[in-house]
Amino acid sequence: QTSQTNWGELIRAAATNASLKHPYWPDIERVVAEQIRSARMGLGKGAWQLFVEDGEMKMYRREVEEDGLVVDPLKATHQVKGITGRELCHYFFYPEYRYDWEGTLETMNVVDKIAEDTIVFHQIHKRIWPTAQRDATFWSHLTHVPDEENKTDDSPHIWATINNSVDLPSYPPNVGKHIRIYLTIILMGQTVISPAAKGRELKRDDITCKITYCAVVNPGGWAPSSVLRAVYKREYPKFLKRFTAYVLEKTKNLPIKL
Ligand code: 6CM
Repeated sequence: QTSQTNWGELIRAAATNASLKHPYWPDIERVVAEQIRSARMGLGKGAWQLFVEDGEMKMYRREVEEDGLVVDPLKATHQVKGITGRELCHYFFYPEYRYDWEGTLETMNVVDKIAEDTIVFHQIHKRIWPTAQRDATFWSHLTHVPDEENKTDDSPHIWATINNSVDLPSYPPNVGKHIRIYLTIILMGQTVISPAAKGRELKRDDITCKITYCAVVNPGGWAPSSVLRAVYKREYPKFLKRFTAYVLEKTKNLPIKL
């Protein structure tokens, strides 16, 4: 897929009518297209530094500060045998699983279920000492696009969930004891099927999910850089390992969902 790809068209084709009709849609389409385009670009030209390597999992960051606040973009890649991109994004998107795997969470509220593929959340995260506790309001969108690298008619789509902050009048920022954080996050999964599986029933051993996870989180207010960077260094790898182990466990006895 080249830069010519019309991501907007592909994203619209996968979306439900209820999402397409919602006032958020233009924003969702723009952010989702940007996130998919940049996640697919790999490391590109940016000055990414590898800060965690653990088996197939690699995590890179760029050190960036805005108004004295750490907003380091994170890019992680991973490969997990036995799950599909669709399954990966299913467990990341749907709220009923979130408390099972999200270790930084204190509370999660579904503010609005716009559609089967778009949900608005308010989340309160655990406090990082010595800073104020953080909360976030964001929409989350589940989508899938054809995988042009594996061009056969029946090759599985690339699946992605994108979370992006949104202002909600019902949850104004920074009024109580919580500081509002601003996030843009994508989790993307590409399913690769072993050629050996051709012509026979697919087994979990035949599939590998190539994962890309990118996150930019603005802490919204004062937090010491060294503390934030230390927390991210610990929490991002913990999240990706724990979450993928969770998806493996949940799906191991289920039929494969491509
Ligand atoms: O992407 C992740 N989770 C999603 C669903 O919850 C969502 C959340 C994003 C929030 C990320 C910012 C959290 C940082 C602030 C709290 C840190 C608490 C540290 C806890 C110390 C005990 O997109 C996975 C997010 C993984 C974050 C490291």
